[in-house]
Amino acid sequence: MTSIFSGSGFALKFCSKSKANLRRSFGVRGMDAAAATRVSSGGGGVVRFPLTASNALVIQKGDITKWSIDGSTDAIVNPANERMLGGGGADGAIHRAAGPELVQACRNVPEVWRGVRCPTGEARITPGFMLPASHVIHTVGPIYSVDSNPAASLASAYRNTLRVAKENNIQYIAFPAISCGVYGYPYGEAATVAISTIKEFRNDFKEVHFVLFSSDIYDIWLNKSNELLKD
Ligand code: AR6
Repeated sequence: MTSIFSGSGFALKFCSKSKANLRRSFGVRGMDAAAATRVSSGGGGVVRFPLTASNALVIQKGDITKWSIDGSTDAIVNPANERMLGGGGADGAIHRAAGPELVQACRNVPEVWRGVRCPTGEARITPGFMLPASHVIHTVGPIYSVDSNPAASLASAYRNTLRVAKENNIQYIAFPAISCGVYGYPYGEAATVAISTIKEFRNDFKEVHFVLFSSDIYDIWLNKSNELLKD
């Protein structure tokens, strides 16, 4: 096991395989709120932004397939495509980590029309299978260069994901930067949509996390959170 010390002094533990060990591998729930100050650049650490007295947005760098809080009321978000049978990027990583039962569960999601299980902007839930998180919420963000209103479609993807999470009593949820990979969404614009939409649900989850793969996206998300969550 290796420990990486975050910018705010907390250890992120990356453990080998067992579900029990992986659980709470990004465990920042117990983190001292006073230590989780707003910073303009965190250098990769875990940064917590209070949304209310008891709810928070948490931003960290990392691999979303390794994230969990309690293995029962937590969910990771999969930036999928409309077929919902796997793909590249985070989608591919999530399917590999969840094991083959995930694609089987996806096949069981009814098609809304031929080849489409989850239209752009909508969301569907499955179990997490071999993932440390208990659930996966699959959503489809817009392809930036093709969508006629990418901001509205991206907001719908976040909003419908959070609605599905609420309906399934999820308390802790982790997002990647939806549409910021293959789908080509500019990072700053995506961060504005993501954080503004999460603010609408500020009372509904104990913690909403962003688990971001790259330093440039992480820094942009931190700066945007500082800007949009000032009060
Ligand atoms: N953990 C966290 N973030 C990740 C991980 C990971 N393990 N892997 C990649 N990212 P993308 P999209 C980041 O392309 O743009 C798939 O083929 C990545 O660096 O995964 O919504 C689907 O099947 C980027 O910042 O999703 C669709 O066809 C972010 O996750 C299409 O890609 C999103 O990148 C969806 O494209």
